[in-house]
Amino acid sequence: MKAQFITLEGSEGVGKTSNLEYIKSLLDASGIDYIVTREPGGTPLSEALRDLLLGHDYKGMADDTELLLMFAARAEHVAKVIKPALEKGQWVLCDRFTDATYAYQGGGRQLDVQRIEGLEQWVLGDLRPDLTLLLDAPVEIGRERAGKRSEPDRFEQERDAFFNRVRDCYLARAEVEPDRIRVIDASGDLASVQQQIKQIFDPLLAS
Ligand code: Z5A
Repeated sequence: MKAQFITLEGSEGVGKTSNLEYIKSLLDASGIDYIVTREPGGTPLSEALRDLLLGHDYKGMADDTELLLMFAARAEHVAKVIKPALEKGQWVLCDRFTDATYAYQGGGRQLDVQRIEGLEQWVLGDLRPDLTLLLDAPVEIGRERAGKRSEPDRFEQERDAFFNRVRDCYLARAEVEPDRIRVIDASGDLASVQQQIKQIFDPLLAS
């Protein structure tokens, strides 16, 4: 099987980072060669852009600037990390990717989706994730989980209405692409979430 490009998505605090560890354990048990990376980030330049995007130095950043910086970080990440890994036959496990731009900048910030599509085509060409796990839970649950951590970043300061638009946009995308975007009910405990993830990975790892 060709190296798989797998992304994890969901609104804040749904458990992407926690479940990445579980997915790594499944890939390890199957002897798969893979890398783990994240967006925005994944290269020194993209991580520097992440700091600008998530930090509080530029609180009044224009929405278009935010969108363009997300894609600038992605262009570097795709060219330097994602494409080289896939070409070498390594699977890529990425915490967030372009679906997050549709959800946050398209849904949350309500930017024109056609602009996002244009940037996606320019920066990615034909590259798309093979599989996307969408961890879904009501916004209040994610916020409560995330709230137990340190100071909120620039996105985490947004109101519930913003995160409800983000969630709705993710779910709408999953309805359009049900084969690629697999929705996981992330509102239950970790064991129940991991059981659903295993059901998706078992056939993939057996093929
Ligand atoms: N962003 C964007 O706007 N546009 C883009 O194109 C991209 C990103 C790529 C950074 O993302 C921000 O960038 C993000 C969107 C924006 N902002 N927001 N919001 P990030 O992925 O780095 O940050 P995040 O979404 O805030 O992720 P997170 O807060 O780290 O959440 P998580 O990884 O999904 O959750 P977690 O850390 O695994 O879990 C949170 C806590 O809940 C933790 O204490 C866990 O132990 C606990 N947990 C997890 N699962 C469970 C279950 N099932 N039960 C009970 N407790 C649980």
